[in-house]
Amino acid sequence: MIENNVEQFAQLIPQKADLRDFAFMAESFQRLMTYYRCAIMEVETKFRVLDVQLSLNSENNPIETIKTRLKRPESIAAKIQRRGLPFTLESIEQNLFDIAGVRVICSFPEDIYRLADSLLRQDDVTLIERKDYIQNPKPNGYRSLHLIIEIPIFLQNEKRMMKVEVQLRTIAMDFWASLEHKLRYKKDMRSVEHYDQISQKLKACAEMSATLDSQMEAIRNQIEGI
Ligand code: 0O2
Repeated sequence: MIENNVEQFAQLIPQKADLRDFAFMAESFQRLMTYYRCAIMEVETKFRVLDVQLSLNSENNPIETIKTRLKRPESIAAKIQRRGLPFTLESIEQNLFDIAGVRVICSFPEDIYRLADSLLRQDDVTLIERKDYIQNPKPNGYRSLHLIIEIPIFLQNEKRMMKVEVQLRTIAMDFWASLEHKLRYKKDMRSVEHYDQISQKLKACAEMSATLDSQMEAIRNQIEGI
């Protein structure tokens, strides 16, 4: 995994860099990625604690699954290039907010907001940006609550502030996004005659799954009210 990262990191190094520059930059990059990994662990633990605590008040755990991912070096390089930003570690840290990603999957939409509010009330969590694609779905039908947060990680001799992208969605929203992701990342799909037709079908599915989410939530609340 680490070797693979170093290989991919080579793409970030300017041609004229000598071997010592390369070794230094590769090591610094690895260190930065390790800090992001620590930040992911911190945020995942925060959600696991909330899940246990919120399940004490009701019979259900609000969280179904937590998925985490560290952006791959080649994706980092591609995004830096796309935005015309300098290829430096400082630039990566200051401009890319989705290197560390935590995706929290819940059964019901209400749980998403309950978890997000509880997380943001914690005094070591700073909200940098919030995008509510549940209240305001994307034109293609994409729904999720996105938060960019900043949290501290505590290292041997220092405290470091790290940014993490949190995506909260229901099982139905996640199911939809996984299928839509396949369409988006099929590179030659745009030229395929069925692209528009598939996009329309996906949009209709997004509406249906939003209706399903709210009806299931209403039934859950009715059951809990009994
Ligand atoms: P991956 O592989 O999941 O990381 P930005 O990320 O800032 O350049 P933007 O659009 O401002 O771009 O960010 P936004 O809207 O917060 O979305 C970022 C991430 O949300 C995406 O990351 C996806 O994970 C998810 N996402 C956003 N829109 C869609 C969508 O229409 N369909 C699906 N399936 N996922 C979406 P990446 O980097 O694209 O991919």
